[in-house]
Amino acid sequence: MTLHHTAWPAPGAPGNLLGGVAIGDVPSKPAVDWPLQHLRAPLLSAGAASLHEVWRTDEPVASGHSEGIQWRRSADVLMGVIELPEDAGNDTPLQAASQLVYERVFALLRAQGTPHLWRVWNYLADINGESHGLERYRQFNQGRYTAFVQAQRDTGGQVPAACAIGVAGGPLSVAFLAGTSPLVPLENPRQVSAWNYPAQHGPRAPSFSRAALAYPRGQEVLFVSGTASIVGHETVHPGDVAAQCHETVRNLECIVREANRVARSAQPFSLAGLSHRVYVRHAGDAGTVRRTLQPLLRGAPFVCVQGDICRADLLVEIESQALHPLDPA
Ligand code: 3EB
Repeated sequence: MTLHHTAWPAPGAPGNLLGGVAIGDVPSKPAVDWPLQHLRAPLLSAGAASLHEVWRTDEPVASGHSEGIQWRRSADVLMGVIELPEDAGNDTPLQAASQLVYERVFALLRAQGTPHLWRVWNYLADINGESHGLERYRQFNQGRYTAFVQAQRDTGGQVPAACAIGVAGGPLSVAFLAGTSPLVPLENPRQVSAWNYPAQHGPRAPSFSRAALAYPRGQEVLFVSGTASIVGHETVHPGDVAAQCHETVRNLECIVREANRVARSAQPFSLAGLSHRVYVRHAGDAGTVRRTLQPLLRGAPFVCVQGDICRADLLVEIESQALHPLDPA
């Protein structure tokens, strides 16, 4: 099994699609029978107004749709996408939607025999807005946490890599990759583990690891979670987007070092060998962010997208991934 992370459309590309994401100004969401997340956020890179990224496998795939989740799987990897509107009839619409989404994901993973959640992409409207006496990101964290507990899953330690980003509107949108094999969670020694954040960041801590190594057949995949200008558990350099870029890259370097302490593949991970997605809160900062990151990321490809970061004082966030072959045992 191999996973590819490629541009799309890629006619004649080898293998079968597992799923992907359409970023930016996508005229109308094509009806496909595979999981395609629509990231409703402007692309800030020069050129095209939209971009597709897809995951492929050399193995046969099966697709399905259950409880709002479009999914596709190979023998050992499953990708899914679910979108759920916030039901205004509920007391806490976003919290309830978040809990329901994760309950459905966990039920599907159990039924499909791919229990290990590796990587989750969460997008929600107005992430820093406040309602029901709580910031919406914190409502999301409560719903997610409750679903983890109810599914008797670990809420600290063995948690997936993730990102949670604010978009202008639309439903709660969650895409995920899961597998038959457990992930190896990684933490960043410069940062308090997110699942251990003190209550000042919300009543329930966010359920994600700083990064994860995952093992689709024959490969080692490094998923680096959304990474921002946080040291310990506090935001540093509020108001200074260039300094936040530097601090974020310091965090990425630290995570890559952690990954290399436990990685099994012969080739070490490096910043230059990762592909990155950069979320920029203010579109007007895109030039500064690009100029600042270009040398810091050492020639690695990165895509800039306008997105709201989950703390109001964070201006930029970077997530990254790389796939390495594993030598046959
Ligand atoms: C942080 O370090 C920034 O809630 O799933 C990054 C990655 C962040 C994932 C999540 C949140 C999440 O706390 C925010």
